[in-house]
Formats: sequence, C-alpha cells, structure tokens
Amino acid sequence: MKFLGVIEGFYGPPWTVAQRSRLFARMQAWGMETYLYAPKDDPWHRQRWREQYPPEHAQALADLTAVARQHGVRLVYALSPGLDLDWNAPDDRRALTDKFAQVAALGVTDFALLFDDIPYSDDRAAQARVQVQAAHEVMDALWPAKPGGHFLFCPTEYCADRAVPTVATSPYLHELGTGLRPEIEIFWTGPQVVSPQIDVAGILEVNTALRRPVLLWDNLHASDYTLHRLHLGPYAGRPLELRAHLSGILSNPNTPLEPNTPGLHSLADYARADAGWTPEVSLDAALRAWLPEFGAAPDDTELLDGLRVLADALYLPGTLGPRAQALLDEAHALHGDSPAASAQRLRDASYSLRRVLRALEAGSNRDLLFDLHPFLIDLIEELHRLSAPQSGRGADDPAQFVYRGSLADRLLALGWAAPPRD
Ligand code: GDL
Repeated sequence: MKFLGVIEGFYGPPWTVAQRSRLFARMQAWGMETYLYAPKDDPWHRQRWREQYPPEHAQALADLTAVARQHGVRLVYALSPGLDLDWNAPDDRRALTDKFAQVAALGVTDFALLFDDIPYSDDRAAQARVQVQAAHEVMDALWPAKPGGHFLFCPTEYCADRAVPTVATSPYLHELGTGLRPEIEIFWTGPQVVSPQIDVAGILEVNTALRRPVLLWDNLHASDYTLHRLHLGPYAGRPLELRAHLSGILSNPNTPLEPNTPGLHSLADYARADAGWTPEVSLDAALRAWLPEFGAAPDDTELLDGLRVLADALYLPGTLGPRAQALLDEAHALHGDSPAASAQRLRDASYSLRRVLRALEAGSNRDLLFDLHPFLIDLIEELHRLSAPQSGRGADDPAQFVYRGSLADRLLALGWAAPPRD
C-alpha cells in the first residue's frame, strides 16, 4: 500500500496544533506517513471554502506542514467546496484554484478535493463530470509544468450504500472511473459510511468501476456521529488480503485525539502484519504500549487489566470486546442462582477502571484524562451501582445519580422494557 495514516476528517472541534504535533510524533513511531487535513469544522475548509486563509491561520498551516515534515509525515491539504460550488461561475472556478494556490505557497505539496456529504444533483453522471473537470483544473493550475505531488479525491458516492443504483452500474462512479486521470487516488469507505466489515469482493467491485485500487477512508473508529461513544477497539473486520487491493488506508478516527492510540497502533500493526495476525493480539500490544501515557510502568499488569476492560467496553461500533461481553453476562446473572459471585466480578471491574481513572488524575497527560473521564465515570458508576449490596435506596434516589443526573440517564436506568400503557 502506498498510503498509511490518519484523516482529520470529522465534524466537530478541529484538533489543535499541539495535538497534531503529538499525533505526528506517534505516527512516525508507528510508521505512518500520510495525514489528510480535512476537518469539516475548519470554516475555510468547507463552509467558507472560497475565502483565503487569514494570515494567522495561513501561518499555522505552514507551521503544521513543517512539523509534519520533521516527523516524516506528508500533510495532504483537502478542500471541500461541494456544498455550493457553481462550476458555471467563473468566480467560483477562480476561487477554487486560488485557494489551492494559497495553500501550495505555504509549503504544502499534496492535495485533495472532497465531495462527500453534499447535495446530489438529479443527473449524477453530469455531477461526476463537473467534479472530474474541477479536479483536473486544480491539478493543472497547481502543477502547470510537470506532474506534482499526490492528488486525492473523495466522491459523492463514497460507499456501496450510496452508489446508485449499484457500485457496478452507477453512472456516477462510471464517469469518475473513466474520467479521472489514473494518477488520482479515489477514496472509498467500504460497504457503508462506517463499515464494520470490508471484504475483498466489495473492494474488487469498486476497483473495477473506478479503474484503480481505491484508497480506504476508514471510519471504523470515527465517533463524530455519536459523541456518547469512543472506539478503543483494534483495527478489525478487514482480512489481511484486502491490503493487496488497496492503494492505502487512512483512518478517520475518534473526534478526541488521545483515545485514538489503540486503534491507530493496531492499524499500523495490521498494515505490516504477517499471516496469523489477529485484532485481539494487536489490541493487547497497543494497550501495553499505551501504559506510559497513564504514568504507568510498562509491566503494570493491574493497570493493563483496567485498560483491557475499558477498551472492550468502548470497543467498536455496535460491538463489545470479550471482557465487556462477559461483564454484561454477569449483569444478567445478577438475577440468577449465584448473584454474589457475579456482583463481585462487576465490582472488581469497577475497581480496575477506578485505578485507570486515578492513574490519569495523577498523571501528566491531561488531554487523555479529559477525553476519557466521562466514559470512565459512567462505567465505574454503573458497575458500582449494579454490584453494590442492596442498601434499600430506590432507583430514583438522587444520591445514586451524582454523576449521571440528566433525564436521559434516568430514563436509561429504567431500562428498555416499556411500561404497560393502560
Ligand atoms: C462521513 C464523512 C466524515 C465523517 C464520517 C463519520 C466521509 C467520506 N465523510 O460521511 O467526514 O467523519 O462520515 O461520521 O466519511
């Protein structure tokens, strides 16, 4: 694969320069070489794409590019003009090339044009032709004399779910495949926007339609569509053979930066793995390597156990890790024959997570503490509440809801069973 790395491509507060610098250092250690700058909420990236970056923001982008380079990371700058780009308006066409020219002058050498999450036009083939023209016009303006850096492209139909009528027969994808210059890399997110599984057959199908190996924009660990969740699980659901049919993998991960370490570490591991690799073993290695960020020694097995419970509890979209599944089973078993033993195991898990929280509170990675804090508190509280000896407190005793006091939390605590209506 030609590309391995990270997309800052989520909706939500963009990472800070300091956070990105930390990310680049980690990427270097993991052997990742590509970072796509595409934060949906950088106004100049999408909403106000026509406007040039004001001086202080331009300087920040130039500095960021330099920091990336120091870490051996290639910063690819992406623009998302698709919300309201009018290809028939000469001013818009000029604004597009001028914007890329501004960023190129800051030292950026690689670019992307993104058309995800924009309105579809009635004639999708025509929409594709306009996008192809836009990409070529930008490339020719950027590199008039000789071929330049990499050029990446995100389609409007960027996963099988969005291909109309199908991947194989989509006029939109066909136009892109035949129209876009072969050196342009095209993003694809798999069968869905967030794809729990991606198989070789699906990738071969889209590669045929687009006439090149696609570049995977992987939303497996993304959390911007559900800020109540984080994804701390391994890179999973993609067979190793997939790698041979992709031009690369870029992960668009959790919105908070710090909790991305396990998933990205595991992705880096996957990219280089030999036969026999498993997501579970890879996650364990990632969690061990994460211990120092918690102020713990690399051989602190107690804290490692806490991290394992935490990662399994916040695993992957719609999926729990094995330890979290076992805890759920224990919670069910509280109604069974030996509730005391189950309560003890739930309590142990709560203590184990409490150790993680205490380590973070005492440690120096404050971002990591703040990113994980609400999730740790939720888990610790609920495990504790379930496993506490019956104290006679009612389920709606406010003292039970010190941390989780909102109406939504109280409704959740009532469970899913609907009360009788009459
Ligand atoms: C998307 C967006 C992305 C967002 C992700 C997860 C792509 C190509 N675009 O559709 O910005 O972070 O879903 O919500 O994935």
